This record gives sequence, C-alpha cells and structure tokens, in this order.
Amino acid sequence: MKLFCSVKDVSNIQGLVREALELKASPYTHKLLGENKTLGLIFLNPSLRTRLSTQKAALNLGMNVMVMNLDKEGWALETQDGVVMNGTTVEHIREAAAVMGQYCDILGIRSFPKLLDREEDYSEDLFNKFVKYCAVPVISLESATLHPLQSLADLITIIETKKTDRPKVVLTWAPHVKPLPQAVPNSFSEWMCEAQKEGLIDFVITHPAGYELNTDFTSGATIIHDQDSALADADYVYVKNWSSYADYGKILSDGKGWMMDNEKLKQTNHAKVMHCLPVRRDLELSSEILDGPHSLVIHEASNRVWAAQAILKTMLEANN
Ligand code: SN0
Repeated sequence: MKLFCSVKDVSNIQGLVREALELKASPYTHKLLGENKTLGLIFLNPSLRTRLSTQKAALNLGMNVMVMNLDKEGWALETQDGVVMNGTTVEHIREAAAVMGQYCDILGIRSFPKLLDREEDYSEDLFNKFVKYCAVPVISLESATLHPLQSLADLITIIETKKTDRPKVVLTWAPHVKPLPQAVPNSFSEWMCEAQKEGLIDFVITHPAGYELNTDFTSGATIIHDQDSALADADYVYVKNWSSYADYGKILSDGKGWMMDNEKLKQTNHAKVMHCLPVRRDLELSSEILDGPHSLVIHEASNRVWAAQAILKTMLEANN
C-alpha cells in the first residue's frame, strides 16, 4: 500500500478490521517493524484525534514521528504551476513536498476544502500534488473530500460492537452554524456502501432535501428524506453535519428538528450513536445522548489508534 485516501485503496476491508482488532488486543507486538522509520504528519487545519491517535499508532510500531503545522509554522505554500511567485506565497508545493519526502518514510497530510469552488475541491489538487511530489507513501489525514482513517475506525467500532448479523446503520444530517466539508459523510458512506456490499450491514442516509451527497460515494445506499422513517429500527445512528454539495458549500436551512435526541432514539432499535467529533453539543447532538449509555463517541475515537496502526503496519510491511 503506497496510498491511503479511500476505501478503494484497501483490497480487503474485513481483513483490515481484523488486523486492527488484533493490534488493539496486542498493541506492541510489532514494535520493531517501525524501528528507524520516520512518520511525518503535516497539518494545514486543526486536529485533535487524528494528530494524537496517528502519533500514538506510530509510536506503538516503534516509529519516530515529526509533526508540522504547515499552515501556521511553514512558509506560505503555492500550489499552482506557472505562477510568478511575486506575491504572498513563498514556497512551492513541488519543493516543500519533495523535501519532506526526503526526511520521512511515510507522510500524512490534512487539508480541508475551501468550500468555494466545487470542482477545485473535488479535484483534490493539493492532496494529489503532495502525493506526486513527496515520492513516499501517503496517508490522508482528511482531505478535501474524504476522511478514511475516521471511516475505518467507524467500521471497526461497528464490527466490534454489533449484536446482530447485519445491523442497520443510518447516517443522519445534523444542524450546524458553519458550512462544514462533506469529507466525513462522503467517506463514511463509501466505506458503509462497501460493508453493505459484503453483507456486513444495511446502510441508510437521511438528510433534508438539497443536502444530497456526491453520488460517487453513495452507490448502493438507501436515501430517505424523512428522518423518522429512516431511523426506524436503526442499530447505529451516525450523526454529522455537512454543507450542501448541490448548492456548493452553502447552509440551506436552519435545520430545525434534525438534532438527534433521546426522543428520536425511541424509534430505533436501542441504537448506538456515533459522531466523528468534534461535536457541537445541543446543536448537532443532545447532551443527554452524549452523556448517556447510547453514545459510542469516545469508544469510536479510541479506535482511531487501531485504524491508524493497521494502515501504518500495512504500509511499513509493503514498503520494507
Ligand atoms: C471537520 C469536518 O470535516 O466536519 C472535522 C471533522 C473530523 N469538523 C469541523 O470543522 C468542525 C468545526 C466546528 O466549528 O464545529
């Protein structure tokens, strides 16, 4: 594995989940695999879980880790070719990525979409250029359109906790005050569609009209606009806000009535509630759920370590 940005980069998702759960049971078994190898984590946007869990995963494998907050501590980055750099950008991604590739055996990069130009964001220009010029294996730490380490941790959490053979998983849109990326729901959806194809779950998406995701990521999902019907008999409810894809980057309504609370959970099959975090309490998801027995959010965040460790292990083994 030289690249991890999508479920498409994984040949066997069930094997990968098994690997992650084995690492969870025995985190230090492969302590020598990463000896004298360096992981570089590059952030152009904030991060709590991704940064710490990926760092911890690398340490568990015996790797060295370097973290760079490129947006704050690096030179202003130019990503376009053919520009005379006589303005505010100081360093071109061609050199910046190539240099970081000289120092690191594996690189991870986080870069959110600007949410201004759909074509630009969905071209994944920055991520792809980074991959091209750094010349070492790359892990997405959330790109403009996908967040694969989160989705792998989500799948691990569902497989680890499921009580029925084929649980019903519902992704439900939630209100927010800021326009957020579609990366988490796109990614969750592509992973759940694959899990559904393999008979592991049934997958439903619910959102108000106008919040349809890019169909590239939702093939096979059942999409229901009525939240109550979607939630009926759900075993897992995955709560997430995203801005509109059709009316790109826009908030279309105040989302009244879409916040997940205990009243809504009554329609489900005692569903467990998931969220990638950070979560805006009592806007996206009620405090009573977050502080109660239905919430899986901390468990889910703890599984980020095993998701990252499974990917790092696979990359180290493939590129040794
Ligand atoms: C990010 C997102 O893609 O939705 C990261 C999730 C892992 N979330 C936010 O940017 C939340 C920002 C906020 O103000 O609540």
